[in-house]
Amino acid sequence: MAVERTLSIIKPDGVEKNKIGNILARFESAGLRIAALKMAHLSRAEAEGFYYVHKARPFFGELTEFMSRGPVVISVLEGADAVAKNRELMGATDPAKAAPGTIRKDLATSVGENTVHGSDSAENAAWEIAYFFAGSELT
Ligand code: DAT
Ligand code: MG
Repeated sequence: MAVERTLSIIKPDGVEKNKIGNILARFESAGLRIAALKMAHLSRAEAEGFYYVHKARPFFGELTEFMSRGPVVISVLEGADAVAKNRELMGATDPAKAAPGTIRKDLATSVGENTVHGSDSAENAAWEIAYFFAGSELT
C-alpha cells in the first residue's frame, strides 16, 4: 500500500450544519492523518479555478456559487491509499446513491450540496494540494 496524500474540503453546507468535527473524526478514525488544515471563504474566482475541469458542465455556475457561499474547511489527509480511502468515506457523488455509513449518505442532502470534496487520483491530489497550500504549511 502506498502512503499518499489527498485533498479534502468540507463544503459550505457541512460547515453550516456544524459537522466539521464529525467529519474530521471520521478521517482520523479511519487512520488518515491530518497533515494540513485551514478554514477559508473562497471567492467565486477561487472556486472556479479549483473546479476548472468542470467548467463546461451545466452545473458549473451552481457549483461555484455554492462553493463560495460560506466558509469551507480544507485539509490534506495522509495515509495508506489515502485517495481511495477518503473517497470510500465520502460515498457516491449523489447522496441518494451513497452507501450507508458514508459522509454523504449520513450528512448530505443533494448532489449539488454533497458536503465533501475529495481528490480522485494521486496526480490530481498533488495539483489540488498545491492550489491551496504552500509547501511550508504541510506537516
Ligand atoms: P465528486 O465530488 O464525487 O468527485 P464530480 O467530480 O463528478 O464528483 O463533480 C464535482 C462536484 O460537482 C460534485 O461534488 C457536485 C457537483 N456535481 C456533480 N454532478 C452534478 C449534477 N449532476 N448536478 C449538480 N451538481 C453536480
Ligand atoms: Mg471530483
